[in-house]
Amino acid sequence: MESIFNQYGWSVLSVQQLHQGLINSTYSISTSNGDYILQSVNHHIFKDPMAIDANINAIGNFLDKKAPDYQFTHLVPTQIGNTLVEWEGQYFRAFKKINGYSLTVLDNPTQAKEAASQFGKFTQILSQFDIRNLKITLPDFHNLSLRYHQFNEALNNGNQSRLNTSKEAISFLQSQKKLVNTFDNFIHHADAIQRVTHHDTKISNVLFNSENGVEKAICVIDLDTVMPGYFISDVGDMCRTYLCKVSEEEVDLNLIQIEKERWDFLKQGYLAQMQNSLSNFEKDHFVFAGQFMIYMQALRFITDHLNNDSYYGAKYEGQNFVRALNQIELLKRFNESIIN
Ligand code: GN1
Ligand code: MG
Repeated sequence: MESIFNQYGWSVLSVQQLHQGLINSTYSISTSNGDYILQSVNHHIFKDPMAIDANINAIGNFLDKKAPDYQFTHLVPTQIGNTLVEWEGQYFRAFKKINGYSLTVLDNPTQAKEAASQFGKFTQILSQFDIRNLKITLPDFHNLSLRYHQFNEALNNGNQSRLNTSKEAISFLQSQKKLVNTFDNFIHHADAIQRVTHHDTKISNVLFNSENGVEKAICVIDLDTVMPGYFISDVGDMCRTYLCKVSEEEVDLNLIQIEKERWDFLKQGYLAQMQNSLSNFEKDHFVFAGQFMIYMQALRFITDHLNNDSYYGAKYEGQNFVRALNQIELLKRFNESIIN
């Protein structure tokens, strides 16, 4: 990596790999001139790393003019001014390290409000940013119809022995297909508005800071999937990752429970920013947002399991099946506690 460090002009003191996120590789770099986060973009998934680079810079330039005090993860330029570095077929970019920490699960309901408010603020502060200036970094990323179609393809062409052992989960997911129709109706409605959308609002993508015993969410991170999109993507992934005490990796399904108080806080936090922007039609789909994203993630995990883990990879045999069962359980608990 020496060659990359040289391009940034860093005199590196230490390098530590951070094991966060399923897609990119991330390193914490300490230099004589400050601390940075260096990331290699997974270009097998993000086929156009330049598109991400352009989006982050376009948003950064907008915020510099319109909201200079907003805490934003600007890209760090190399000595010749590039914010994306190609090296041996890989793509790297760097951020200044922000003084904060991220969580894999929440410790308390206030964190749900704080995080939801930061993601709401991100969309809100960019409400005057023209979404046509954003490049599509992952086409159809949150298109539930397409995800269902990919699930069906895996049912037809997937790993036969995994198909045999996944029957119950598959038939539950098929029984929920009405969610795909609701999604289609939603996106085709005139009052469903496309805005600057983060598309990966899980709890580990917001940084927290504690001062005098008061914990605040200070900044959203991981802007790879910032694209035009619908609020259901962002609120949905919050529901998926803020309402339960355990993460998508949890094997013990008994631990998957919805904390109602967190739901109230999540809503309060998001609506504190977005109340006046959302249409009534959109507000009527607040609960659907959770169903949509939990369901889609269950479909994506089981599809990947049936496709021999070709997208997410697996650290142990059956990991994506465990994740799918976890999300199915979460969807059932969500329907039980939030809808009824
Ligand atoms: C992936 O790489 P990471 O952890 O930021 C995925 C998200 C999933 C998430 C599940 C580009 O995000 O959509 O919700 O895993 N990102 C992509 O943990 O597929
Ligand atoms: Mg991500």
